[in-house]
Amino acid sequence: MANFETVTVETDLLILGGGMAACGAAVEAAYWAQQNGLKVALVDKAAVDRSGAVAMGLSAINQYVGLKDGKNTVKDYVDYVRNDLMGVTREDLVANIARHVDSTVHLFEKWGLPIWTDENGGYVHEGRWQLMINGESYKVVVAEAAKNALLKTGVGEIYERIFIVGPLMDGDRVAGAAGFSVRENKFYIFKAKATLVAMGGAVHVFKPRSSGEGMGRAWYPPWNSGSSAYFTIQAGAEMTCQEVRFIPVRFKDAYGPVGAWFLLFKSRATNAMGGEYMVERKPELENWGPYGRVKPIPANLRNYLGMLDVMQGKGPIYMRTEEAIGKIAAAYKDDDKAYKKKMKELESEAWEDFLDMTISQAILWASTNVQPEERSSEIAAAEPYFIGSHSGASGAWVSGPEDLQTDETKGDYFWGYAHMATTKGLFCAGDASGASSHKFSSGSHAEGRIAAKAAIKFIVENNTMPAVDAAAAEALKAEILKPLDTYEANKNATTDPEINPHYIKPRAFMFRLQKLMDEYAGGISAQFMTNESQLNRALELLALLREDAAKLAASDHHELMRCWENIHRMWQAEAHVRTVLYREETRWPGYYYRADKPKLDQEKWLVFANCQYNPATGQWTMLSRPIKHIFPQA
Ligand code: SFD
Ligand code: AMP
Repeated sequence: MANFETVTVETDLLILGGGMAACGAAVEAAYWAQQNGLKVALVDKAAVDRSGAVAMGLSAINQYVGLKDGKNTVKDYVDYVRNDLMGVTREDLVANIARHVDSTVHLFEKWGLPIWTDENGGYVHEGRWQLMINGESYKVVVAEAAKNALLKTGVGEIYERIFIVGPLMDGDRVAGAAGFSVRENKFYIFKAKATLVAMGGAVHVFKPRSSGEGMGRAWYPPWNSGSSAYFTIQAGAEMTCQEVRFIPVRFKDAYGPVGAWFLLFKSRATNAMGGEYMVERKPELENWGPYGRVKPIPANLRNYLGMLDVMQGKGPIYMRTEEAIGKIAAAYKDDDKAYKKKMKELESEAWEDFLDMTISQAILWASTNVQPEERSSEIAAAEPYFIGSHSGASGAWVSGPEDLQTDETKGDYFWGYAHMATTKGLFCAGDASGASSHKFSSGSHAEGRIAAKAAIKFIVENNTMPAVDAAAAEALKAEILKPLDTYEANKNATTDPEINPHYIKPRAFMFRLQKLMDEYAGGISAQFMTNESQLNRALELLALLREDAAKLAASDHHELMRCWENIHRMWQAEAHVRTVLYREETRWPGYYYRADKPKLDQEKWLVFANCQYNPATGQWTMLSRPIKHIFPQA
């Protein structure tokens, strides 16, 4: 076996990940751990300063309810999220985050994040729920607060560049996690009384649009590779909304977000003939039950109307940046100086939107001579992502808070500790927890705080260290490091290390996964369409891929990480395919379309589609859970 030293770390609360949710968890956990004489350890595969989805920064905070201004209520936010997700949302979870998110945003400001303000000192809104920020250093600011909270108080430790592979279990309770250093010959066993999973969502499960010289570019970060889903699935936790992938419409090829253009600049999107699909295809909305009539129109339906244009050969679709900028500046036309000043301001806002968040898009504009005030840019539906924090919903099925339950919801949505999965001691936040979409960066941080506080409560009330079987840990070490051994044993069988009859490299393995998901599970090449036969074929191919996972080979630490990232992706893929198969309807056209079940079925399928893997038997169970309301419905 590869010669790796085993390092054992014992702590009380183990936080996995160093992104928005994990940083929120760190801040809150440090406070409560100090009160209770407990310890906290945070483990990130990368460096917390720039890890996760916010690595490049962001140009907006997408969840701010503004309760203090009295314009919006928690119920308003819950209604917005439920409508956007075509009725499928856990109101108790969304409300719990919505009532706490403003305080998180105020902390960001206190820690030094510049939020745009207007002449009266109020926040500048991008849309009803979104605030504009100068966010290039957003993650650095949030990370600094997390580090200060853990390190300056002495309650915590931070482990960077440790890739977490999977859970350690003590019966039905999570006992910690196993992983390895991506730089040193060290294998890690983290033992903990509670574990909080915040390792983000999953990217590159499906074949991306970007290939060749653009390979690796995606909207969501490629280093979020399904580790949260893998961890919770392997810990035997019930998962929810695994079918609800997110397909964002983005500026083509560099994936620049569109929110600022639609909401702040009030841009239109038009097709090659100049037609506006949101206007011309309005009657189509009637086919999607009550959700076709809500405002704003759900993200997947907006996508779908554009996709119909593309499928009818009316592409490309363009974001009319020049028209939007022109319209705003037109108000200043009578005063030449004021007009020029406004144009400069708008131009810099347009560039800053990308320079703050998706630098690659600004580079693409520059390298292709695009000046947004002069010329439209193409937009396109991206490949599917798994992300519980944005407009998708996949993640673990977690308990809601007790005080928001009604007599009707309590039995289904509450089991003792807020945001704890169905596995004892396992807490989830951000992309890792499901059915509570539209948390974004701020809501993920708030959910991290909520989950960490509940996790500390769990520890106080269950203050024993779970047992980790030494032989099981040793076996896990051998399994995790096996790709290094496979490579060493077989590398001389061929002259090209990429091709070998005895092993498969993670890159080729990923291509195979992406190809099958793309073709059979409704990826970009299939125009996001699938059916029962295709899904069953995907399951067959996934089973063969799983056999070959045992032959993965790694020539160094980096490739070892790549091997496990792709195993994580494969499990996310399987949970997805099984759940799309289980839900016999089409509820989110624009995210995916089941051609054999092309309609919404409110009677049978206005429910959560959940799944659970049993690691002892290797069996999956599919089940549905009811959708219940915590607010009276009109
Ligand atoms: O415009 C392991 N997001 C936006 N949110 C906003 O509030 N405003 C925006 O403007 C947003 N937009 C946007 C967004 C994301 C991206 C990529 C772009 C634009 C280009 C969404 C938010 O960023 C997102 O909702 C949150 O970040 C989610 O938080 P969290 O904590 O669930 O995930 P994370 O921040 O990515 O952190 C994940 C962490 O896990 C680590 N990790 N660590 C150890 N072992 C493993 N095996 C691990 N696997 C992963 C990562 O290193 C990271 O620390 S817009 O498009 O809407
Ligand atoms: P995006 O840049 O697409 O991630 O969007 C940022 C925020 O704006 C998210 O809260 C989206 O739900 C919202 N958003 C984007 N486009 C629209 C639109 N056309 N109508 C309403 N909300 C939108």
